[in-house]
Amino acid sequence: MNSYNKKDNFGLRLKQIRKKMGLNQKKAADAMNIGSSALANYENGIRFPNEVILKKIASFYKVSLDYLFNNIVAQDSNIVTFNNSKYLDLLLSKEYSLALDYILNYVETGVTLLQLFKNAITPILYMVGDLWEQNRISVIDEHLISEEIEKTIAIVSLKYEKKEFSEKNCLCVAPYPELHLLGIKMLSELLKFNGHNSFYVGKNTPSQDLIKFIIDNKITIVLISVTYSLNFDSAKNLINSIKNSKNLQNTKIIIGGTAINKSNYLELGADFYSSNFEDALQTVENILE
Ligand code: B12
Repeated sequence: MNSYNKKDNFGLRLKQIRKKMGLNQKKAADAMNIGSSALANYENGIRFPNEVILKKIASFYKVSLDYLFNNIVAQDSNIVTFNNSKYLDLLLSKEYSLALDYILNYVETGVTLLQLFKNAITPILYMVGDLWEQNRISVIDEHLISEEIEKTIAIVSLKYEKKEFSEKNCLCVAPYPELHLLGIKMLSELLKFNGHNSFYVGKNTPSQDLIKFIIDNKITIVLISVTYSLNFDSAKNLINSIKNSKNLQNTKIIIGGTAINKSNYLELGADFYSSNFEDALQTVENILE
């Protein structure tokens, strides 16, 4: 427990790149001609590869050694540096005001809100999840970081000028008792940044209150996030209640979150599924066209 150290970032980064390419450990190891247990050890920070293997890894994943070591995040079109490992270290060492300053300095470089959420905040949360899963940080550390990031999302969002609101309204929500709210909260901020009137209602809102809110505020699109697989049925019930309410048949429902995929979203009764922020934003634009 709590055995995290800075070198672990190398392993976390390796794992992240592999997952991004949609490969399991065996497939990636086979393709690089190294043992899958060796790759597992590198990813878990148990062993460190020698120079020859390092070059093999960099060449297979098509990244520089610099990228593997320094966690320099390549942005969409322009290269802006954000050092994930530095930010994670600040959070894990409970240097919260330095961590916030670090993010705010990154904002000053002209990065967009989408880039900030996609390339800085989201990967850090996944890294924290991996460390927790591997029992290398405590539940308390995970909770403290989640709280800190929630606060940071609210603070940085205020730094970005919102466009004029369009008349269409979006509601961002998670089904009871889902506690994973950071993704949907960021999505709501991104919608506001794109000129939509988006409401984020947080956790544990009873369905009946949501229905009344949707009617009273003429909500056209409801965005629902499901992370914990056990909340699947609750999402289904919420969608049913919306679709079966008088006058809400035309309300469009977009669903996402890690419990949802292309194959199961229709079973929930949702109209659309998106797997990431950009796609979700595009889906909203398509609906409103
Ligand atoms: C932070 C966190 C928490 C925090 C949440 C704090 C908060 N305010 O949100 C707290 C501490 C509360 C928490 C609690 C729990 N957690 Co937790 N948590 C995480 C962690 C580390 C990060 C989640 C996160 O915010 N990710 C970042 C966001 C941006 O990513 P995202 O949600 O996937 O969003 C992206 C897409 O999915 C999409 N998207 C998301 N929502 C939507 C919505 C729409 C409409 C669209 C279109 C797209 C979309 O866009 C985003 C950008 O790409 C993950 C680790 C991980 N790998 O995800 C575990 C994780 C999700 N947690 C997990 C678990 C098990 C739990 C608990 C059950 C633990 C426990 N035993 O109590 C509880 C859940 C209780 C509950 N009822 O929900 C598991 C889930 C496993 C599973 N198969 O379901 C994970 C994966 C950890 C793990 N490795 O096992 N957790």
